[in-house]
Amino acid sequence: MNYPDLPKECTSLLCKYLTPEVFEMLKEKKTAFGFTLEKAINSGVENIDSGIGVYAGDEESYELFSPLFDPIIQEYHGFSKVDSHKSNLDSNDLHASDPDPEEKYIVSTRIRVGRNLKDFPLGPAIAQQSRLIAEKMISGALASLKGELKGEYYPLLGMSESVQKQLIEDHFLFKEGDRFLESAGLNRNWPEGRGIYHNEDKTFLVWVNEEDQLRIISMQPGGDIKAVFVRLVSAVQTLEKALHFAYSEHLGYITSCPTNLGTAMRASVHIKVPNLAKDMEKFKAITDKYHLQIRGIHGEHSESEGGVYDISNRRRLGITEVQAVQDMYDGVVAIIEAEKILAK
Ligand code: ADP
Ligand code: CIR
Repeated sequence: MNYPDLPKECTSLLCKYLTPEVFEMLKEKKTAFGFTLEKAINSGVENIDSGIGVYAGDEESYELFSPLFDPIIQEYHGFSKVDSHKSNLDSNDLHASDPDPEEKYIVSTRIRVGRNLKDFPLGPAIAQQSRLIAEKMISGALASLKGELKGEYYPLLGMSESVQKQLIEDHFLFKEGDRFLESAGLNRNWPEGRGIYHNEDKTFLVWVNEEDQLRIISMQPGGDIKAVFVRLVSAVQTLEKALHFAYSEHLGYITSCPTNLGTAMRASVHIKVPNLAKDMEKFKAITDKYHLQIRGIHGEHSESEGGVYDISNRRRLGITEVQAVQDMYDGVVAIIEAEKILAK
């Protein structure tokens, strides 16, 4: 493989950190699961508009290709290679009373974590047979959930197109054919082995074998962030008894995208701020101050509709789960304050 053709206008972290020297150092390396530099960078090479542009095929990728991954992790999370990760899922430490009890601004709240099975390759490197085994293990563990978390597993294979479309539109299911995931090898053998589990109210959901083997999700209408967190923690702690998740002392939970390492947590609200939306500079200044990311209404790489944005924590590694949610909460309080002033 030759040094890829990366245009000057490319602003991804891949384009920033894949120097010819780093490329030469890593181009012949291969992990025990057979993952290579060429595979790790393919998404960012094929999608020049990527923000990041790299994926890991397994836990070893983060070590073997560290001259590329380390500076990307440092820039995204502000986390260096001598730092270590810490977890805190104690909801008593979270100060997040509903910032919008009249539901004027916050449409809905969602918190998800990514998880992958220990000793399995990650999605970009997994073989079809192993993916199917992972699906069986995960759906088996989900079948034992009780009470509010009790639900059913719906494989994507055999799901009618109209049901799938409605689940995506209602923000419950991952979309199909994402080009960033496609070039990362994450859509191989689609839709086999993929599926969604949810309880009757769709307040607790699990995506199986999309970007990560599990995306564990708690969500509900309105802004009761603490209730959403409490439900998520209860689910994660129960599932942890049935499944072994890939975890490293240094990087926390191991995920296929380096932006998700650590807590693997994205806590978000859909928030209606039509006035702030007219002053994106001000909006961005608030989200930067609180380490938040602005996404569109249908998730990453989508647009806003009707002044509604998806606001979530940007950092996930080197901070605890409580801190990740607190980042989002504190920022949302500031966003609502700014929107109120502008509306006057
Ligand atoms: P991820 O959350 O895994 O990073 P996406 O950004 O693609 O992935 O979002 C997945 C889905 O979750 C999308 O349909 C998105 O609109 C939906 N979503 C995210 N946050 C919220 C929220 N607070 N309320 C309702 N739906 C949400
Ligand atoms: C990009 O580089 O823009 C995509 N590969 C997405 C990166 C971050 N998103 C994510 O973790 N889901």
